[in-house]
Amino acid sequence: MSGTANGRSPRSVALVGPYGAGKSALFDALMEAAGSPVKRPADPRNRPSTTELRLGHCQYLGDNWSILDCPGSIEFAHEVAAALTVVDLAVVVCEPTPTRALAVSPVLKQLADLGVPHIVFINKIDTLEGSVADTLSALQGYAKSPLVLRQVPIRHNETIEGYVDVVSERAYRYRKGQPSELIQIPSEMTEAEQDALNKLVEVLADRDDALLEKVLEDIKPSSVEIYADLRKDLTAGAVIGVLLGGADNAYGVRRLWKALRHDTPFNAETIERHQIAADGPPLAQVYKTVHAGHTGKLSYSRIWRGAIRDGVTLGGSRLGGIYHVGGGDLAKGPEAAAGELVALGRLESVATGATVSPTGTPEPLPFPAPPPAVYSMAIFTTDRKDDVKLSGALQKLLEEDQTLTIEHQPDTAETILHGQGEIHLNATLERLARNYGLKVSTQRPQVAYKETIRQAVHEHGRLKRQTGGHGQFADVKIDIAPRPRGAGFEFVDKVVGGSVPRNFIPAVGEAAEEAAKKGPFGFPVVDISVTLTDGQFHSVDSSDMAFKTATRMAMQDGLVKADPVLLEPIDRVTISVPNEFTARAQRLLTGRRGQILGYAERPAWAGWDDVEALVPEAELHDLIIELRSQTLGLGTYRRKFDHLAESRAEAKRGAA
Ligand SMILES: Nc1nc2c(ncn2[C@@H]2O[C@H](COP(=O)(O)OP(=O)(O)O)[C@@H](O)[C@H]2O)c(=O)[nH]1
Ligand SMILES: [Mg+2]
Repeated sequence: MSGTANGRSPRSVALVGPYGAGKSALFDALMEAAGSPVKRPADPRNRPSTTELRLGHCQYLGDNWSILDCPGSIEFAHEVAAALTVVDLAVVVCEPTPTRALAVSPVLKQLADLGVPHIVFINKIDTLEGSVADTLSALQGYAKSPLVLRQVPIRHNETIEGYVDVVSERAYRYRKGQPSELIQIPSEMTEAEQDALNKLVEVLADRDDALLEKVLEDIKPSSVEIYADLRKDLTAGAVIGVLLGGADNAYGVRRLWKALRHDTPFNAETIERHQIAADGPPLAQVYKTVHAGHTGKLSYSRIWRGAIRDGVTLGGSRLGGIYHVGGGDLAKGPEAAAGELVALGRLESVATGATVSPTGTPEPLPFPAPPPAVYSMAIFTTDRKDDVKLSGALQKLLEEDQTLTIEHQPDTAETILHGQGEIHLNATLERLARNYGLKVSTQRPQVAYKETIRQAVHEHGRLKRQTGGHGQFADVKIDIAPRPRGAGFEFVDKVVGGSVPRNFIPAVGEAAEEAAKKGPFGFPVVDISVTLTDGQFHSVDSSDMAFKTATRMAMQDGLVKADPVLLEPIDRVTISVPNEFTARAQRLLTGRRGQILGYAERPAWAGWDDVEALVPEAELHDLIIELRSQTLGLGTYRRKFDHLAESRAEAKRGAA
């Protein structure tokens, strides 16, 4: 399988683009056209949305290919970033509608930033209403390099019947599920085709003086010259070819295959782009980790250099299986070749992103950092017996998913999953159920409120109990006073003359601190000082225990009288949005008791703004959901705890 029958290195392509554009449909169509059919959904209209990378291997005209179907939802953007780190080329799949172009903009920016060669596949061409040129110019607004149309659609009445291929100047009629049929160029299409060809040549001439001369002298360049320039400029990220088709009907899929075959950079070109030396020991990089039932841990990896053979030691683990994925099933093979994406078995000590070599520890290659969490859920096992199993399973999920974090909140005793959104966390829970048989219930995480006091009080606590022979006695007088915000808890001993003997004083301090863990509203009391001023003891009946009880009583009564107030956590929030949504983002923040601090252009994100505000944490739970729904799914935010603020409005809720 990893053999290169024609001596050419295997290549890899990622299908990227917004949710619903047809990436998965295109993946299926590409695999099918290459003779490696995958299981298709019974009804293509009910295709489940993709929540993780899907790898497929196939051969097309003697070349070996690895295709990665990427999730479209912004909540899985890190999977896409990982995929883009390891592929030779990306195909941006989008819809033939100018209004959808904004949804494509983040991935176009990502590709330009990463320098990954890419082409655009305008899918669902059967639904085209306006002109392709409109979609093209809308997309161009977000692309760094010029987009060049490589096909012109042929329209008959209201349907798109086929296309004219711009460089070869041939026309084809689409046939459902079949290769397109060669036809005469319809006479009314000649002008549009010539126009597209001229535009394409003009763009290429910008980077090719010989071509420019021909253009100026009105000499028609050969298609060989044009193809060569297209490939060269695409590899350099200087031009973005645009192809058309319809994945559900396999329209234009073979044309796309031909473009991939011709234009996709080979391993040698891609490692040059990554500045990886061509010579050296075998080198691989893990882009995804999966714990799969019977095969155990699988580290999906790109082979950058050399050949990796089964049984070698990688990153401290002995390689236990090299798997190829044809049509959805795993097939074990003896080795993997440079250029391939394969699953490496049982690399127990190797994490996602790691660079490995059989000859020792290589220099790590860059790998994207996971984005910060924007959505959280508290989870509970329905059966207490599952708790141990749950923590083991979560450990595995963390290994598989770098965008997931788990927190055990001591104040609220909750286990909280932090992730990228509702879809992401629900997909995580589904995985828990499917792979580990664990059913958990979820809840909105509680806000970690605190309390403090606003008045100093003096309190007296006295325990006097006679139970049978031996009694209990302790008497304490304490001052409870507010401290500045953030100063914490402080215990001060001001006892003089031994009214409370030295050996009991630590017990008083401990009990005071313990009592402050749950104030009148039920939350931890912060920023107070407790001063022991005086007390009494009994030579027989006093004990640590007795002094603790007396102190607790004094604290409980004292805190209630000390004008307690609820403190709520306030975060510093930065929302990033395309600037047409800046005003909306501001309204969204003020609507959530946010205090706007200002806004500015987002660094290195042309056309985007950062809006900064102080917002109560209680208002942030579903912020990302509303933000995305108001910004075509594009808005993101990050947050950082800033301070605790007195909250009169919330006091009632807390006390209830
Ligand atoms: N009309 C039309 N619909 C398509 C075409 N390709 C895909 N779709 C539909 O678009 C929807 C989303 O497709 P899917 O592959 O799941 O999109 P993804 O989120 O990009 O993976 C599905 O209902 C597909 O049937 C096409 O060429 N024409
Ligand atoms: Mg999909």
